[in-house]
Amino acid sequence: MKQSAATTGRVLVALGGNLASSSGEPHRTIEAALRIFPAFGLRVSRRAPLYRTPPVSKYIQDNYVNTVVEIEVAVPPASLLAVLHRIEDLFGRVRRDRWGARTLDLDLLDYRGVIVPASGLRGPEVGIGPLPLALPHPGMTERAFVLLPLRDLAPGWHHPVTGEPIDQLIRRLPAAALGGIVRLVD
Ligand code: PH2
Ligand code: MG
Ligand code: MG
Repeated sequence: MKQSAATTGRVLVALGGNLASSSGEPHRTIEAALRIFPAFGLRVSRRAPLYRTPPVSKYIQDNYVNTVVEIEVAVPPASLLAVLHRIEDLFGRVRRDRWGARTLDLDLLDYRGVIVPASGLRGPEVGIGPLPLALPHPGMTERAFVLLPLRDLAPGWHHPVTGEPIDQLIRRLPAAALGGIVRLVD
């Protein structure tokens, strides 16, 4: 595991969902999930506003609610990822399709700048199960639904591998990627 010089020391988790869970509509699921974080040793220190975002997927599905939080945690990244998957399961996450609709998705974006290259096991080999740990989150730089709340939370954040500032990553998104995204007042 390498530690990037650009690290800010933050642990950042993206939350999203677009199907109702036993807690209710997606924004309620996200609030309920954040309330149980401490029971799993995750202390939420800061959070971004909620966003309503059009689905990025080859499947037709409802809009998502997305946000990003900063947490304080004592366990190493692989253990944290396992905890996040357990919390997804608690909220009724069912894995039918990669990028299919879901009640709750918890993605580890950045763990104190630690770099863990994607293993290459991201295709049919892993099926639709949880992907192995990769840091920073490999898809995050293309996803407006991650970058916009991340900028609210951490305007000084830099990508641990490329050093690119968050503002630049957002400017580089194709205009279409920003369409239809609404920040919800909290
Ligand atoms: N998550 C996905 C696929 N597509 N689209 C939006 N708007 N928000 C998401 O969180 C999202 C998505 C896979 O994790
Ligand atoms: Mg995701
Ligand atoms: Mg995920």
